[in-house]
Amino acid sequence: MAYKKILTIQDISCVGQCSLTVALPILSACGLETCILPSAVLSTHTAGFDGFTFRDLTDDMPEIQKHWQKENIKFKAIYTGYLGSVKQVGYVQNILDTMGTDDCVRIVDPAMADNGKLYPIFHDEYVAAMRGLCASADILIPNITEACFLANVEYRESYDESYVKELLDKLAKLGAKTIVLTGVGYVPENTGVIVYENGSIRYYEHKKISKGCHGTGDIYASAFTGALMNDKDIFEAAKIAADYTVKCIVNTQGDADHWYGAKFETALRDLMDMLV
Ligand code: PXL
Repeated sequence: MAYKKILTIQDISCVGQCSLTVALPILSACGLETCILPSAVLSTHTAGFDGFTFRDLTDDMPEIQKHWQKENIKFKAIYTGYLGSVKQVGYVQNILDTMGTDDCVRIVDPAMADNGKLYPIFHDEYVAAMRGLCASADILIPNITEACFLANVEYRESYDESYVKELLDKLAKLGAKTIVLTGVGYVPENTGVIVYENGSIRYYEHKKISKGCHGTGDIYASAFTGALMNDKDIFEAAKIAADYTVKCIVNTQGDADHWYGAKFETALRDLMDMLV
């Protein structure tokens, strides 16, 4: 495989096993040179810790981008996650549009919501900004909640195939070429992932681990990007990422002290094996 330089843009949650502290090791384990652009620095993630600090790095972004342009730095893939502000979404869109190689793959994880609710610092204006970012994505990776916010569709705990098809059709109108929709389950004991392209749906269904973990969206999107950049096709990459994420959750079960994230490190070797 050619040596690939990619960029990921998301926050540093110093403690909590999400965003860059997950993406960087996973992408490195996948054999990719991983450059980072931190969107914000937080003491912990925002899902369950009280009193977290938040330093927004929006104003650093244009300067960093200018320096990279001066150095003629371009990326083979750009993968975005949790961002720090509405203004920043505009800067990130410009990076997506201008900092890739000719064959760059642009992957957007609109990390902003789960279980029917937006994450603490986000609001309607942020959702509207994220809709704009979707237009610059080759591949959009939302969970069901994020898809509902973006497509302006009512969130439901249970649904059927026609609800999901309508959700995807509406989401596709925002402009992403391909959608990888996670957390799609039609029966309580299973969940799965849909790959949607040009109106066609492929579904990979697998067992649902009853107790989910924080940060699994970031684990999923990072493993997906890693597999895709290892020349797996989109559906194969979606399956590999699902199998890896399930292993991470299984390896975390039964450890009540580890409520804040998934022990993704324990399954990195399995992920590497899946790529050969
Ligand atoms: O895993 C998504 C995520 C990323 N970054 C921060 C978060 C969350 C989810 O809550 O709070 C700061």
